[in-house]
Amino acid sequence: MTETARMVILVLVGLVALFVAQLTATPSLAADYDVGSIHIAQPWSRATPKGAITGAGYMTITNRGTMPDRVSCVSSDASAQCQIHSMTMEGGVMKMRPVEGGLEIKPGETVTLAPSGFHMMLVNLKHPLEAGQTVKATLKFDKAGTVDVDFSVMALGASAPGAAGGMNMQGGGMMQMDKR
Ligand SMILES: [Cu+2]
Repeated sequence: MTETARMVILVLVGLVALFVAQLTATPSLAADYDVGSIHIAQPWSRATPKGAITGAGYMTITNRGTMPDRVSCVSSDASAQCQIHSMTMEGGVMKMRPVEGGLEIKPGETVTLAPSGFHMMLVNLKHPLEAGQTVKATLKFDKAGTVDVDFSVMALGASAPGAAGGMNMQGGGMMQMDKR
């Protein structure tokens, strides 16, 4: 093996070690929830800029049961309304709209609510969401029942739980919400 090859391998090993360290160091701040055969992992939200009228909540929902279930958001302590939204790209514009009748989670399926996809939308915020705090929302599953979930608020523009920052969709002017 040449000296250069040895150096390259050492660097690669170092990078992998760094990557693994970062993964394991990522704090999982929020608790997981179980209701009936539904498991909710890593509920999180992100801080909103001053004056923002909407906020969002994200989480991973797994249906460990044998029947399909549907989730809707009943209420949140931070907003007048709470809805589950889908997000689609239409003609270069991100559009989001409420999922009618709740978001279906098939048996054995895991659905991730994340930025740029399905999300829980807090409509008409009563106050800005501040990093480090939690937002409570009540989720209702048709079969599994109702559960109160605390969402950890991450930094403004965070793209994942534990991430410090990243893409910020808010105020981009490219997002439209269908009013119902
Ligand atoms: Cu939305």
